[in-house]
Amino acid sequence: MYRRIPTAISRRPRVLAVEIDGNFQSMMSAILANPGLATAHQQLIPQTNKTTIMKTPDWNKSDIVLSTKGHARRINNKVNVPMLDRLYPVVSLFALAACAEATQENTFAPGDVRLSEQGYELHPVTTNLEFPWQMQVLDTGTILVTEREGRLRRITDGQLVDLPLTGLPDDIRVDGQGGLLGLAIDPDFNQNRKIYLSYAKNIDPLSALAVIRATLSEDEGSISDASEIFLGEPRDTTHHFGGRLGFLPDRSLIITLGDGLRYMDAAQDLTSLHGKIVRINTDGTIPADNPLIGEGSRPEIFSFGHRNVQGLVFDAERQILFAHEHGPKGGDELNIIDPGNNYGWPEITYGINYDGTFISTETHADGMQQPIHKWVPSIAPSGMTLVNTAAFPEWRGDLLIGAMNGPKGRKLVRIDLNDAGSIIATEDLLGDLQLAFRDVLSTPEDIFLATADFDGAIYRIEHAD
Ligand SMILES: [Ca+2]
Repeated sequence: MYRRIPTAISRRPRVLAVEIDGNFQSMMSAILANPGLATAHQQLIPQTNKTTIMKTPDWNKSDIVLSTKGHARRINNKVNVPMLDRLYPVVSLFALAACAEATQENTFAPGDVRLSEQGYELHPVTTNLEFPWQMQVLDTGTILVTEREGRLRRITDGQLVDLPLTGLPDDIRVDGQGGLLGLAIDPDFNQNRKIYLSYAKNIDPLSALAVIRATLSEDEGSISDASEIFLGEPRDTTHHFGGRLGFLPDRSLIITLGDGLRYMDAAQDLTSLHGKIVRINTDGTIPADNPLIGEGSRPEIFSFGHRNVQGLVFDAERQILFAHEHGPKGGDELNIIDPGNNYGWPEITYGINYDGTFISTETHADGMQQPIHKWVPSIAPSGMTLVNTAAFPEWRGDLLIGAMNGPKGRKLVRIDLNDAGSIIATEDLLGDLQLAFRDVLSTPEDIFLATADFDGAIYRIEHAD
């Protein structure tokens, strides 16, 4: 019933990683039949001071992972105590049953194929990532993926390579929403082998979003010649880093920068980089035709009034830059980004503070752009791709957006666009699977989905037979 799987490489020590094949009811029955073991294990986790990972194919996986995160944060003294107290018995009971019956089988065992009631299958590519954040595919077929925990990993010939890529910066600050974040491949990669990474850089006691350019080795096992081409404004929060990267057709690089949660008013301040989308050249210089140069503003700024942009796509056919962003409670947005525009945060918003108070009572204002779509309540959008995948001709030219806000927001959202980029319809997909999707990637062959879990997976989506 229970199978031991190898622990992933991590700076964090662990007791055990366990895959549980039973459903919740059978798990609880087994646990209740062994009350003595339950008592013993209640003491085990605090004493070992390590992290235990659990996942259940049949039960609500995201809920269990949330429990795991609660426990991990306890070790780091960043715990929300009331939440942990509520979740801790669940963590302990699951870990108990797993430890009691874990075997010594050490082969990598990818999870089951998941079938959505809408007729789609999710085929696991890997289930051994820690907070995967952004995927990209090389022409060799290798998938590069950042882990927020500070590693760059690769999947080659369908297998996750054990060793992370070497050569990454040693000042990645893994804290809160910060860590290793965005990844982009140079448009001329086949000539220059350049890749780009964004991360929360430690500037003790502060941090800032940094972007480096580096050369990927021919064997895809390391990066070298890393040089910092952008550094955002230092901040003393671990929230809202932005961090998505994308290229415009002129090969300038777009970088999204969050408002740090604490600096929301700075999103309207053109002398600040908080809450902005910026545009730079890949050597770190600033394009002479950036829209706000010469007006006393930061010359990097491409657009402003953003909260936390977590999805970015340039649509080459329609010549549109799409970006979505997390709103406060309610009010996530999809926007068309044009140079110099003000997207309104926090002067106008469809959302409210999480404590129920108002940020602004205004949803419209002169000189501020309206989203082309908004989500109330919030779905916590993350990752976005434009579909151009042979196996999904019916989705060609549509946007797919990951969503992480459970329970109703754990899904994949399809934005059906017409040739002009206007929205025809939206469709919610995979909601019955209750997976929180951090990133989505369309390639000519496949569509990949990365989950937002401490025990994260990458899936390939297919039509069910
Ligand atoms: Ca807005």
